[in-house]
Amino acid sequence: MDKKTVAAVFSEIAVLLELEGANPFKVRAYQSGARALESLDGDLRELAESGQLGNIPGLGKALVEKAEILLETGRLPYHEELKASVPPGLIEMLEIPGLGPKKIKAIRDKLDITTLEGLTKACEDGRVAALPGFGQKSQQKIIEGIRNREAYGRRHLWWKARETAEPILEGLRGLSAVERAEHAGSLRRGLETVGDLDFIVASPEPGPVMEWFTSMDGILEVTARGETKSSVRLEGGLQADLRVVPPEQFVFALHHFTGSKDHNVKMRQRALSRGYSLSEWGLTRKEGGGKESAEPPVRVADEAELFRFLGLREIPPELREGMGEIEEAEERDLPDLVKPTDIRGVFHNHTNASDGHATLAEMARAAKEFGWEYLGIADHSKASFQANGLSAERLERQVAEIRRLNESGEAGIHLFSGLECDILPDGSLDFGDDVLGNLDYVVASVHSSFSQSEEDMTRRIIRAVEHPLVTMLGHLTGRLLLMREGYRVDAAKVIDAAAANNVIIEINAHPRRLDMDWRLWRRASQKGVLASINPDAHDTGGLAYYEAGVVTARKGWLTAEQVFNTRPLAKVKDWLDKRKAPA
Ligand code: DGT
Ligand code: CA
Ligand code: CA
Ligand code: ZN
Repeated sequence: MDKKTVAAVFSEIAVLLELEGANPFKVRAYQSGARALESLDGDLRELAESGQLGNIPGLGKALVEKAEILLETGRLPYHEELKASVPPGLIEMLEIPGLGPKKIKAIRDKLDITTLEGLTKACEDGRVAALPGFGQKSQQKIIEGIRNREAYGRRHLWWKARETAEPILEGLRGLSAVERAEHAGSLRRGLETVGDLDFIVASPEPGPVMEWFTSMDGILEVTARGETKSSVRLEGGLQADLRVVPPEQFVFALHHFTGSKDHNVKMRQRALSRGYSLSEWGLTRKEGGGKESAEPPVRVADEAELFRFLGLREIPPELREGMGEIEEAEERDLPDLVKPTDIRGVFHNHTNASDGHATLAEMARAAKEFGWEYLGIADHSKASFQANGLSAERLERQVAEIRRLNESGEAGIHLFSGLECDILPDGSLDFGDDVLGNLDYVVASVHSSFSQSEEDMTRRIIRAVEHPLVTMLGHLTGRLLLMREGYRVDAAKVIDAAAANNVIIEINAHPRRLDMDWRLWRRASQKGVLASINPDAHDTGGLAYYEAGVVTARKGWLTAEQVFNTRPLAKVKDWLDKRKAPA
């Protein structure tokens, strides 16, 4: 159990207490305890063993005791009892946008409702709108939230799926019976959401592999158990499939279960047209009349060999969506896709000056640890008051602090002063040129009036893109994966405007956004639009999201040259200077 897990338990306790209407001081103690652990530098277990938990600022005595119990036993009876005492329906309500613990408590107290079905009915009868602090608008939002939850409930964010899959893959690889193990499916292809996990293992002896897989930590239920195939449901709701195959079938199984289905269909057709039958089990010569021949099945050592056998260059998993990759791999080399190690810095990041949780210095230190050359700060502007957006004065102070750090060199990394500037409903920017001209760069984003017509929204965003001081366009559609659809906007027109005005489009790499979507990047890059992979970090841990952005870029066929923040510091400075110089 690590500090992240302990922090997560404390956060959940805070929420549960709030649902129960507990003393706000008690709620706050758990919230600040969770934050203290999240931002803790050292190893929690070591601190506990040397009796130093009490010295962590923000961690009160009661929480120290609970942290010790968690670290020692891996469980916390207090947490478990609290959780059991709260109806599960109320916990589900937390996943509905716009419903926090306070509102859920009101729904329970005033309407005596503890289930989603009950809540749906109460919305349909208008009883929710009548509650103080709710109204028609929030009632409508709740109905939509419940509907979305049903539609989205069975998928999971790519980031979460990867976090869940990694220790399982490691565990499988550690078994002596296992020769090779990989994850396949949508996770391997880097799709923004994942339905279930698929593991493929090469082993001459499936028994012990199945035994380990169906009894590992974190399983809620074994849903299927066979000799070579099992499925389990994991904590957090993800389902995972495991297939164990003989080593000579591994590459075929891995390719098949990586998918996508569309890619597989085209690959099979290609094999057939060359006289072979391709399946998850292998590649065999077809006789006339469709019968299998006596010729032994084809052997391949890896996927590259499989593709080569069919006359293709190797196709990276991210490109296997049946969107022209096979035709391309037949004709010419595929693009050399951008890699995580190509990234030299990141631009769209928040500090505690707006709605982030870390200071400028902490963010800089964390960025330096990634080995980056530069870090761009882009806090919110004043119109985003709900995110504590900066006034001109506060922004000016931040710019001065950044200049001071750059001059003294004490941050050990170059800092760019930027802003995530609100695009106001009419397409004008939240600050005038006097303020914006003082910055190294500007990310322009929509954070309000989401319900504008597609026409108005498109005109609004294009107006911002045409502003000479806008460097990048933030999250094109504002979507929140599995929570909220993006606003309506004509992406093709915005891409054309970005190309015409030399404006970079962001790949917002926050796992819940991944916006602009990978499906649009091939066309955008062909038009000459540059991407910037922007983690939209709100704390030091959030900087790691750049990796999700790299996967999105790869799915969009992007090379390092097409991603702005793969450039070294001197080139970036040069580009930004030229961009700002009056034409
Ligand atoms: P997911 O889990 O919904 O996010 O998406 P995938 O792509 O991981 O799909 P999944 O887990 O149902 O199956 C894994 C792969 O297995 C899939 O990408 C392609 C292959 N596959 C599964 N069913 C079929 C099928 O009926 N035909 C073909 N050609 N391939 C299939
Ligand atoms: Ca899957
Ligand atoms: Ca599956
Ligand atoms: Zn934003």
